[in-house]
Amino acid sequence: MASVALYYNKASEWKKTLADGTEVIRTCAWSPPGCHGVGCGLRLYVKDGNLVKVEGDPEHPITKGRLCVRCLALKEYIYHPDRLKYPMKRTGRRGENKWERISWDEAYDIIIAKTREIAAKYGQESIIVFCGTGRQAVRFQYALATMALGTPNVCYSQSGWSCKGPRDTACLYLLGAGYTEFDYAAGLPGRYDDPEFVLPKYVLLWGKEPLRSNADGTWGHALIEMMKRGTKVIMADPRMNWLATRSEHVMRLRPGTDTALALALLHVIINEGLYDREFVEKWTHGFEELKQRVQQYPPSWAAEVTEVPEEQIIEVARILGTAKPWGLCMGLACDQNPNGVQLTHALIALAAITGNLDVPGGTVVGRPMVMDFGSNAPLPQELMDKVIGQKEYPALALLLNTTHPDLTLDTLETGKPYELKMAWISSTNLLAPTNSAQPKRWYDALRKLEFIVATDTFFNPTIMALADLVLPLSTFAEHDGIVLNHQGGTMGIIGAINKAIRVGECKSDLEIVMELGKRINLEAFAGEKWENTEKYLDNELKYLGMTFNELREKVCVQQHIQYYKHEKGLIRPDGQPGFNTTTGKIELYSLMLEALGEDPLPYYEEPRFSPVSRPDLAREYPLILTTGARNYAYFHSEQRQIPSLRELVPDPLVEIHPETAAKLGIKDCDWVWIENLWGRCKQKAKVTPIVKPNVVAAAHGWWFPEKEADAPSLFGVWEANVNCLIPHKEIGKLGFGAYYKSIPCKVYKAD
Ligand SMILES: Nc1nc2c(c(=O)[nH]1)N[C@H]1C(S)=C(S)[C@@H](COP(=O)(O)OP(=O)(O)OC[C@H]3O[C@@H](n4cnc5c(=O)[nH]c(N)nc54)[C@H](O)[C@@H]3O)O[C@H]1N2
Ligand SMILES: Nc1nc2c(c(=O)[nH]1)N[C@H]1C(S)=C(S)[C@@H](COP(=O)(O)OP(=O)(O)OC[C@H]3O[C@@H](n4cnc5c(=O)[nH]c(N)nc54)[C@H](O)[C@@H]3O)O[C@H]1N2
Ligand code: SF4
Ligand SMILES: [Mo]
Repeated sequence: MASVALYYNKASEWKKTLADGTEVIRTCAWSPPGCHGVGCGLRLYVKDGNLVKVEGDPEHPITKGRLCVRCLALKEYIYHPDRLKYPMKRTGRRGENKWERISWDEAYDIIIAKTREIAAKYGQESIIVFCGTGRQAVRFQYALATMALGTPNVCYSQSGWSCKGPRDTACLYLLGAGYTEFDYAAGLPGRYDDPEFVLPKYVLLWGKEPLRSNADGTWGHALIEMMKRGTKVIMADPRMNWLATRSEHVMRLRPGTDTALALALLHVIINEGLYDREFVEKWTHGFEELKQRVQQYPPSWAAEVTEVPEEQIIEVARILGTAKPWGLCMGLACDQNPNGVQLTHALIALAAITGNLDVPGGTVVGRPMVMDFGSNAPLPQELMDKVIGQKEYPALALLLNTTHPDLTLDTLETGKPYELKMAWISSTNLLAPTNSAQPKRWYDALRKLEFIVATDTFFNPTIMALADLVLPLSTFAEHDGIVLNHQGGTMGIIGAINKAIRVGECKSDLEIVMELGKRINLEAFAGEKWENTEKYLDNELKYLGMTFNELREKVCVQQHIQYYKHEKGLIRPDGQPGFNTTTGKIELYSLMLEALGEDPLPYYEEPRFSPVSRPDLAREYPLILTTGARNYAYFHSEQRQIPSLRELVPDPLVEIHPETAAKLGIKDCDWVWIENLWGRCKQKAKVTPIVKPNVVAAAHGWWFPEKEADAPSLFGVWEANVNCLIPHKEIGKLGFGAYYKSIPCKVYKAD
């Protein structure tokens, strides 16, 4: 790995004691409570071992004191009366709220005995680890599965791996690189005033709202800073959100038709000759083929398909073809679409042919991950060959070492190709409408398992329904760790997570893996790095030539951004200039896609259940449902029990246009049913012109900690469960992308 230039503020010490004995600890945030690894700076005030105050750290190089409400509510979360503080063993039936406190020793003994018994009876592959989105647990899920439990099966259960899977696939196949993101100068010491930085003229936000989501390490407020300095925003979004009202263009497309719009933009740029000839000639493969392909997709056609006016498509294309630099910011709407790999393919092509890839103020090409994910003890090949769905969907296997989500449900239901018997649920509450489609099927299928362990901070519907044993997790204020925004892929910071307090007997994901690992498979965990947390973190930081204690002292360091990495030989492992693809160029015509039996060029697929594909369905279900647009109060299914956050968003809201609401006799704040052929749920109507008349936008992640815990209620988990309406296994050809953001429905007033 090339040496990395680091910068840090020679700021205050990481810990100091005030005159009254209060300690102030500077730290960087991750999880729990859930957030992606963004690493915002906090000051934690601790008096007599208790957290008494949280504020933003003005000395953090990026956040400079800014914090979201979720971090500001940390104290409420940590000391909530329902917080899990001790290992708990179920004493009643599954679904009954009956538990007893046990010791960690007893918990580990039970887990080890069960793991050994089940593996001996049914094979190691009968064990499966479930995980959710990029919280700290993702760093340890492979070590937990392969090294401690001896199974190759790690499952991220969202249908079609519809989060980052398609975006990462296109980045890997076209560029041979990690995830790309718009440049916001995160790794430059002078930030926007740094001599290396150029302010983007535009940022193209495609199905992403970074102010609310700060997704995968992107700081939304950076965009606002750049807008203040003159950056303009163009959006592709069916909803008119706050950012949209401040954008120069909002292409308000029909949900799910994104690829048609992106292809039409390419059509205009290519046919009007607005691309960067020199870059295309030197660094891309397959431009002529792409040019041929986009002839099928003129803006007049796209206007009909997408509902975006033809003139607007042409105008946006001309801006993107002439304004330099501009940054590309792709969001979740690129993934939650079976046509999403083709969409991200087209968008990366757009950034590439206009000469905006890896230039200052453009789109930063991601480096490969810099840290290992702990799985340094591969299992025997015959076990690895058993990972569910790897044969059916090899593209997924190339990208990630996980099972295929939809095929995992099939396996649970059918026992084919083998029976699953034990699960470890870590960082997912999949029955709540998050990492599932058709959650009632997951519920029935998982109930058949012999033994289920979960780790979490609170009881939730999934644990109440399924777990036999629960291990209590510490929050990021209660343990040491490291956080890298974008997991170290694209740019930015490396932050120390500094332990400030202790609560009950809670432990971190790392501590649990380490302790269990040494008891169950000492050989695999014998190495020095597994001795204790500090040694493990030291090992992770080796590539920077720094120990954890040194990072702790600095609290947060910036990692220099490198531009023009393809020219400097910083993308390919052989150190040669170019991209890490077969041709060494950006493969607009992708040889990887071709080898996998997919079309090597981007194409449009009309959503399978749309009014165009299925006019028969449209009569009964005339509206298009999009789900899950993020809000400030919650990270997925988390925080519903935190009073100050619940006050911000007390109910699950479905946005309905005033004209549509009037036709349906629905008033603001009425409870309504949202229904389609796969299921229904109840949410509260928010009558608002921010959605188009033919679109409704519903919330995901809802359950009600205040409602009855025992089954069948399970904290009311089925009531507002929008994933009951999302079909199973309606995914893209490579196995990626499902219809979470474009599925037909009808809406009617509930009694
Ligand atoms: N506060 C908070 N932050 C989060 C999360 C959270 O739960 N809460 N979750 C995290 C996770 S795992 C992720 S993946 C990210 C996701 O975060 P983002 O990538 O920002 O995605 P969303 O918020 O789901 O949606 C972004 C926009 O897509 C629009 N949209 C809806 N349907 C379509 C469509 O068909 N096409 C287009 N072009 N746009 C559409 C929505 O109107 C919305 O404005 O957020 C992360 N950050
Ligand atoms: N309808 C619809 N559904 C969606 C989405 C949508 O837009 N629409 N978005 C989807 C997306 S993109 C994603 S990524 C998934 C996310 O889905 P998940 O990542 O599965 O999120 P949750 O279901 O909230 O479960 C997370 C659990 O992990 C716990 N937790 C928090 N921090 C940690 C930690 O550090 N370690 C461990 N071990 N546990 C922790 C939390 O308390 C919580 O119970 O949801 C998906 N579901
Ligand atoms: S983005 Fe995440 S870590 Fe940063 S302040 Fe918001 S909730 Fe906290
Ligand atoms: Mo996600």
